[in-house]
Amino acid sequence: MMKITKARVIVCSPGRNFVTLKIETDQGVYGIGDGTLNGRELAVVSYLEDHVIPCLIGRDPRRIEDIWQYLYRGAYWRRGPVTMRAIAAVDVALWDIKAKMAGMPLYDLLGGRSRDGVLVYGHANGKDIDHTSEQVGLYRDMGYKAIRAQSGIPGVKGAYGVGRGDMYYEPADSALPTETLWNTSSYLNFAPRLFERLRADHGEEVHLLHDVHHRLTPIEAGRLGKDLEPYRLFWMEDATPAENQEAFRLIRQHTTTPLAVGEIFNTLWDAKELISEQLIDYLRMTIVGSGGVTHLRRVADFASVYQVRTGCHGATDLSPVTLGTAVHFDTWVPNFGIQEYMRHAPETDDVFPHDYRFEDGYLHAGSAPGHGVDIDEALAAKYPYSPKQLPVARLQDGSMWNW
Ligand code: KDG
Ligand code: MG
Repeated sequence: MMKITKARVIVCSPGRNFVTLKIETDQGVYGIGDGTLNGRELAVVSYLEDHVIPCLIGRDPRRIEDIWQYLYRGAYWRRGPVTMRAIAAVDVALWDIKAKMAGMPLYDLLGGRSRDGVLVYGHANGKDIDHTSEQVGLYRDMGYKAIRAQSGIPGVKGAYGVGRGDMYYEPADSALPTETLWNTSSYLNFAPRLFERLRADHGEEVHLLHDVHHRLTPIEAGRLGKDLEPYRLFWMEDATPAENQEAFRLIRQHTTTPLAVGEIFNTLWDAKELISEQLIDYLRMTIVGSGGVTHLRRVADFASVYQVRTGCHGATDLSPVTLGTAVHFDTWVPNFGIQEYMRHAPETDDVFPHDYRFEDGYLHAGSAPGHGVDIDEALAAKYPYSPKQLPVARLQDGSMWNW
């Protein structure tokens, strides 16, 4: 018998807020998990501290599946971003412990390498078309083979994805949500012009991606997908909100632009029809948002039957613990598509020592046992929690819209 002796939540803000779980055992081995929920961090902290940790003490950390089922079925109130992040934090810490005990990098424990490196996409964000094209050039110079392009739109204040620094983009910027403006017709006219220019400047080789960030109706999304077809996007992401999975049938009828969705999904049930009806090409669910490795690998296996590939969310609000775990997962998962890689701030990287590395457009998992990411608690203590929320969006007449 092996036992969990202690579990602690560490909240810190090295560049942005992170919620980290450390699980300790009677054998001296510990594991680290991420439970960060952007703008709602303390809800996960309470879920973990008040409801989950007391149930973990004394359990055998090797029984990952049983603990997952206990936390999912046993909660009665299933699913949702808070619950599934708390479960993910535990699950990832337990996989970390198991892989360390086995003396294997996590990808080996999962079934071994399926590929040499993990194709990633970076973020080129510009204030206008010229600037965005320049940013795409910068990413190409760094070796990226796939680049997401977002641009400011004339007349639209705070269009989604326009960064404040060159290397990373952090939308959670204020204790109370910043109000941004949205204008669908300006965007629908603008977006094809952006990609026409990017293809003209950068040629056909580089993979270009774009995030609509839930702003369109299904028929508008169908039209945008069609207008973007000449520019051969790798994907068009989150074209319309996906609470109603059927909405994607309409988009699919109108365009061959590949579709990606799912960074806000929590379980397979959020994507079941999207996958089984082959309404999407890439699934954006990731480790922290979807109950950890245990659930995500089940989802990936289901998706593989329908030729849907993974495209894990990897924005800066997913801590290095999630990114590191994702790189191991991506190294193994047979139906891998691409991994998002929005670089973290240097302070974040310092607080979370890790052994994954970027080279020539790919991320490479390290070979240390476990998922390869730790937390420097003394350094973390120097960056106290600082409340920040994501923005909201309104239309020109003042109506609330989807941010
Ligand atoms: O916390 C919200 C961000 O993770 C999200 O806005 C980033 O859409 C995003 C993406 O594709 O990275
Ligand atoms: Mg997105």
